[in-house]
Amino acid sequence: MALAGGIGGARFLRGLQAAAPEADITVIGNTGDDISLFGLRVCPDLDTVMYTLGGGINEEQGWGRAGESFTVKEELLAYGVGPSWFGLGDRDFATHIVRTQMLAAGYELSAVTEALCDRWKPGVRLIPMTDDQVETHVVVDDPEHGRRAIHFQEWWVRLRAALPARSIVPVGAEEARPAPGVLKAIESADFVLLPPSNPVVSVGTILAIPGIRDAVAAKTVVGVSPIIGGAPVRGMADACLTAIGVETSARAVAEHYGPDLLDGWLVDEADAGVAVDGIAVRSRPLLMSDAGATRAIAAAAVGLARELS
Ligand code: GDP
Ligand code: FO1
Ligand code: CA
Repeated sequence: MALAGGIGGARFLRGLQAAAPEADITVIGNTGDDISLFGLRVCPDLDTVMYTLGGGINEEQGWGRAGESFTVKEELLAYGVGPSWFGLGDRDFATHIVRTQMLAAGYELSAVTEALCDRWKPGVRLIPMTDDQVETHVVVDDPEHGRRAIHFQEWWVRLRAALPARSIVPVGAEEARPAPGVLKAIESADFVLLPPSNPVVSVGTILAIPGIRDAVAAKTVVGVSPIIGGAPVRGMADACLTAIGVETSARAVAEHYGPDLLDGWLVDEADAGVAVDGIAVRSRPLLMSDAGATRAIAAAAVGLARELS
């Protein structure tokens, strides 16, 4: 079982499938990045996992569909209807239309996700962390509008996290309940893996749903550091860590998760020598540079989890 955000999580999961082809893998997906645009519900992290494992992802970009076109977006903009800063492609639009139609018909997000996965056959059981609406908002000091909270996607995609985040809040998380099957899947798992996903807005958001953190902590948990040599490999995870007062280092992220949650922690060779009280730390190459390297990282995570179980 694994908790996953988007790109980093999805790539790791592909390595995990290669490393453990016989395993039944359940993935709890982050929905804090979800946003409603043009009246459609968009779930970037669930879709990134579904498309990546189902063979539909734009590999270079890491999100969105391969062979994508943007006619609908251009036509919307011709009507003056934005936002222009979020790249929804024509193929991807179909996913959001199906999802929104099913939600309007009364299906829960977990059932909708299952239906979408019937097409993509990702080879894992993908469950959203919750069926309730949780949206990550970011408080920034806007030079024009003063201090205000904006949607995570506006901060991440439109502003490229360039405005410092004063705080990052998973709105609705406290009242949300884990989606059906989430707690049972965690309880029955052999171990829980934390891929190199964003520790704040991906893994942190999943763990913020009441009941999930305690259920996960009761298992053997092994994480893969998303920070190598004091920097995020890609993306702007450092801006999220700074917002919650955590240093951008493999050690600080492990301490932030804490020994109550983490049993094992994989760090890159660049961070060899990192030690964290109460957590078994191992170093090895952690760059998911190609399929072989990613598979080896996943195999190491599984190996450490088995050793610590
Ligand atoms: P998400 O959190 O899973 O939605 O995915 P992102 O793609 O936003 O990235 C998650 C984190 O993974 C980022 O903070 C990166 O620092 C980290 N990351 C990306 N690629 C790699 C990699 O090849 N190896 C490791 N160890 N971390 C990575
Ligand atoms: N990321 C971008 O940087 N720019 C985009 O225009 C963009 C569009 C987009 C559309 C659908 C989707 O599923 C994901 C999309 N992403 C885009 C990625 C995504 O919003 C973020 O990288 C994640 O939410 C952070 O994990
Ligand atoms: Ca534990």
